[in-house]
Amino acid sequence: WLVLTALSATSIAALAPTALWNAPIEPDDASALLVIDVQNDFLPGGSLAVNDGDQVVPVINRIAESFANVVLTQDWHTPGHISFATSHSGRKPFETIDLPYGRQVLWPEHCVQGTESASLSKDLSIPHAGLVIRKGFHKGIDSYSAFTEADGKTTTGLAAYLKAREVKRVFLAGLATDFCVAWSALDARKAGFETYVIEDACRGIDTQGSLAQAWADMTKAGVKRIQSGDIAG
Ligand code: VGL
Ligand code: ZN
Repeated sequence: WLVLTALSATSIAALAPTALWNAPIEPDDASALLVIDVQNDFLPGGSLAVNDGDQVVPVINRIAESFANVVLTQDWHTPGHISFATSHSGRKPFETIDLPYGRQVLWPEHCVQGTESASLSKDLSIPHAGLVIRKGFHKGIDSYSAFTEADGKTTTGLAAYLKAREVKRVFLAGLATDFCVAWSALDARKAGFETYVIEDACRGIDTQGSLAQAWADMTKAGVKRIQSGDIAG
């Protein structure tokens, strides 16, 4: 065991190329952390509270210190937004309807522009974040994705912003894994970014099998599933 203890983690990895140990990921200037929708309505006590949603906050605060580029997103709906069940007579939250742009899950009213419920968590501590991008602000179009609205064509400008800043790799954290995180990750791939979802820095809603479906879709699209511990501190 003396010999074994003398071996560094690096040399053990060299002896075992089948990955007993992966080198930590070092975020560089071409890397950006996208912190998705860490807003009061998605946290305990909010109208669309994600189970254990608050547990992502300390994890995100810690990993954000490793990133020079951080973008925060905010779900930002009009009153009477098309994604609200209350905007469709006889409909209840978590039912789905078909809209001109595709299938839409109906939600409790949430993240209405300018309300305290739409504010970012006061416990989020990322003073160096360079951009807060709002989405879902057109009354008749939802936008889970931070890149492209649900009509599949209206851009938020985020891809152009990241490309202008020479970002090549995006890392996603936040809420909810199976909606805004997953749709943003899939669009990040479509826009040509190397894409990582930090699983333990996210929590899901999981309605009608949505969480398993989201991971299947992300894996198929080449999104890498990692843990916060995989990122160098
Ligand atoms: C979200 C449902 C409705 C999200 C936003 O942030 O994942 N989910 N609006
Ligand atoms: Zn929303």
